[in-house]
Amino acid sequence: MKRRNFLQKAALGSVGITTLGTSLRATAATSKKAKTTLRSQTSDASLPVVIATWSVAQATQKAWQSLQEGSSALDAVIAGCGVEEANAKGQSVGIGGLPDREGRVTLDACVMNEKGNYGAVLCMQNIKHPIAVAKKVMEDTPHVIMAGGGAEQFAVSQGFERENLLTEQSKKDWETWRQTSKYKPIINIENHDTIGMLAIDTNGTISGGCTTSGLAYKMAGRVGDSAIIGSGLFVDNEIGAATATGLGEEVLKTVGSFLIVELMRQGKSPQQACEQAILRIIEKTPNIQDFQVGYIAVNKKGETGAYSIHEGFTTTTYQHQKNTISNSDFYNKK
Ligand code: SD4
Repeated sequence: MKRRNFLQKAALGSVGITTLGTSLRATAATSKKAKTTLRSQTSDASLPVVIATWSVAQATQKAWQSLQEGSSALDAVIAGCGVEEANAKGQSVGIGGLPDREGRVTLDACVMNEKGNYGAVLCMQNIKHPIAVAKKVMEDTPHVIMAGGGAEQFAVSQGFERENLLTEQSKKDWETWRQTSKYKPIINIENHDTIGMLAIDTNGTISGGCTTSGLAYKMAGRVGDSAIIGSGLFVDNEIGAATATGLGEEVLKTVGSFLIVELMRQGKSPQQACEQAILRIIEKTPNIQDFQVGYIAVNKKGETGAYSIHEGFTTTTYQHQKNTISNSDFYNKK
């Protein structure tokens, strides 16, 4: 997955995407088509379905294959997200993630299953698959969240290997950033791309996961929305699920994923619910030009939705036996 700068949204009018050997050039002209693609999915839903934030064709394909092989929706999501966590070239999740201001790669991840169970790790170092550790927290501890050194220690006790997650490239980028950026404790607005993934198996069982290295060059100890229930992810097996990417501080303040699921409970489509959750942020925040937030959602029928504050948000959906990346035209244009 290529890291994308949310803030340089103006530069994102044209984004090249390659998926499964197909190259899509999403320009202003084709973005209308992307819109049609996504909208038609909503009226022509089917199960199973996998939807993820960003252009992660390999990850969604992996999740889809896992479902075909009989994995639960939860294990499919963990397998899918694991593809990007293991990709050292991706600088937003797992190994290769951009570090905090001190040069430490700290990861946040969570999972939620159809029973409403949840597990998360926050600010964990040295373990490249935090989403798998989050599942262990959910299933093998009496807790739902573990953080920092305790989370790492728990992971090791469960057989996860400790390794250095700071790649040469990410170290170089951090060193460059240190030379050019002022070191002060403001909310970081550098590049960031998180994977939130939702899956429904053929029986209609819904699960989701979210994994991230958080904001690049964040303050040490900072945790965003991605691993926090209701903000970065929420699943209700009777209704649907939602997950988020973008500036976690804003998602947290509006408990975005929970809000979307509750709006679907009230009868909104996934698309309408994502739009309303984005509008909630816009209403409450004066400086939306300084950050991006994007949501995706799915309902029990397999209908999907996506919406973001600014242009440049992409989603990947595996449904109807095919992997579709949409350079979403779904953003607030007011
Ligand atoms: C965070 N929401 O830590 C994450 C960052 C992100 O795409 O989504 N990046 O705030």
